[in-house]
Amino acid sequence: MSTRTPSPRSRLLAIAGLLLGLATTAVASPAFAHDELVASDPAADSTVAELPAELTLTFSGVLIDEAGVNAISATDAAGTELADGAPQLDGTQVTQPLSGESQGTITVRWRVVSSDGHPVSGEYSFVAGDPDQAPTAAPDEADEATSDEGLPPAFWVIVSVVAAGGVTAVTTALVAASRRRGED
Ligand SMILES: [Cu+2]
Repeated sequence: MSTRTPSPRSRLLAIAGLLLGLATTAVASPAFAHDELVASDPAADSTVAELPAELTLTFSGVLIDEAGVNAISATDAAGTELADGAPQLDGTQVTQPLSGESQGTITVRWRVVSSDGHPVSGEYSFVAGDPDQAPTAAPDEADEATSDEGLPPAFWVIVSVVAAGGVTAVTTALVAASRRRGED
């Protein structure tokens, strides 16, 4: 272990790294031109008679339209996805067709690409129809319990291969060490 003072090259690298870090932070920070959700139909926290055929979200700027970049999800209390097809973008408005007759609290999650190129996302909810008719949410614990039951056979194959590899490496090292000792 030497305690040399850092060479000019490594100092330069450190400075370059620092500058890169600062630049990344600046890019990641929200810009002034970040678009926000300004209105929706149905409105957030409102109650409507029944599940509408579509949702309309209005943003503060013209969104970027590229296949797959904008996504709207609408789920009922049971977690059933109600969004039917791709969202339609028209300037500052995004329309998302829905299907089904779910009642109760509908949660809308949206992700769009702001006019400044930054992805923005958020969520809100509204109530459709009679909340007492809302489907009961499936307990998440049940899903987790089934998926955690027993690891897949492939996992144990990998474990055995890694273990076998480790044993081989240790054996090789021991043999090599004893040979070296023998030579001395
Ligand atoms: Cu931005």
